[in-house]
Amino acid sequence: MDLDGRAGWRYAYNGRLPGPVLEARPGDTVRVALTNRLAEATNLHFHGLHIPPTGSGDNPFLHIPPGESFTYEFTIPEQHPSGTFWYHPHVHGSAARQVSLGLAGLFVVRGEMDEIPEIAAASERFLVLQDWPEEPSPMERIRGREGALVTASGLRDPILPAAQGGLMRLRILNASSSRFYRLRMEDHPWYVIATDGGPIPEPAGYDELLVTPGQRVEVLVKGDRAEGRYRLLNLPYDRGGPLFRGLAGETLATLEYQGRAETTVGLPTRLPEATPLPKSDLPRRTLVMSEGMMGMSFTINGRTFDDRRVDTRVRLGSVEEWEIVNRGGMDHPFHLHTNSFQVVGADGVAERARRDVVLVPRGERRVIRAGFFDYPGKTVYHCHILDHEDLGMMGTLEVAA
Ligand SMILES: [Cu+2]
Repeated sequence: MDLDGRAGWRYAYNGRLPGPVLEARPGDTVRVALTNRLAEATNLHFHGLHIPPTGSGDNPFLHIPPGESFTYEFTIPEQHPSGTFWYHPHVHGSAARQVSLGLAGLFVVRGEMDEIPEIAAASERFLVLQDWPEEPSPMERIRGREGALVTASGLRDPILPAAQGGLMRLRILNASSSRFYRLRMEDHPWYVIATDGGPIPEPAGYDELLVTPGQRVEVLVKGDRAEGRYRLLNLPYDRGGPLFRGLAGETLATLEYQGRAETTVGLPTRLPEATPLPKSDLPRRTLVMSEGMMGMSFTINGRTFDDRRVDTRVRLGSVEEWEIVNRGGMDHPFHLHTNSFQVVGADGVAERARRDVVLVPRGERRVIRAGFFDYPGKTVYHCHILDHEDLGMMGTLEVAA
């Protein structure tokens, strides 16, 4: 690919950066044939989908060797929320490298959300945010590799055409291995309609959005400003650790008004919120994320990842609260496979949003409420700074009847 004027090689799905957008509806059976033409093992993780973590489903323990093929096959449950999910490799030890070389794509589940009249009338755009790191030094690996060049859906500063009086719907994915994005659109507030795990109860306005690796956010942008161009900026954010450069805001994309919408569209008032989780009566579990030995070991509850061990056992059908504690010097975005969760505030009230990645800033803690429904089997949770995951900040979870 052309890397800002320089030729460079990358990994790609079907020769495309990012990979093709896969779309399905609740009830659909999905088959994805993966042929590995790399010189190393790879696999697929269907990030955020509520599907079996075993067999040919979202199985992070499968390794597809070079030259071999494997067909992933699963059914999207009838009650699955509509939303923005994604796929990427999940081979322990190689995840950061493979993802940052370009292996990532959106997996969109269309459903109730897409039938809301205002949302159906909006113009839809995908923004897959990727950066392009060089081979990292040991220090860059500890911090989590970042590249200076950032692209939005494979393009440097693409135009987002907007209509006066219309609505734009952006599905934003942070597909970078480590880089955080703090997003602001000049003169245009964000109206969030969905987080990782699907719609929230009603649109919520923000000036800025912090999107960590692995997270998705769906927003509406109102086309109600003067004709012209407005920059989508990525503002500096210090996530801790060495090498913070405090770069000035960079432009990721540019909104440009082009014409007028046929009819003026306002914001929707109600959204098809994902079902809130009931309170848990089980004791709270604690997971401590830390960085030991000068940053050379990344642990959860003092242990680095071992796929032969079971770290956490939960009962199928149960709801649990987990306290995620960050004792490290860097921020860590915590990701749980298979089941989404709600973040519980200091007042004990759960946020009306479903997520599968929650940022736990350095020195802080977050409580999540997760339901372990439908699928027995073994899966994982980990830091979504993929270098940290590769360095061991991952644990195994077994769900059993
Ligand atoms: Cu981390």
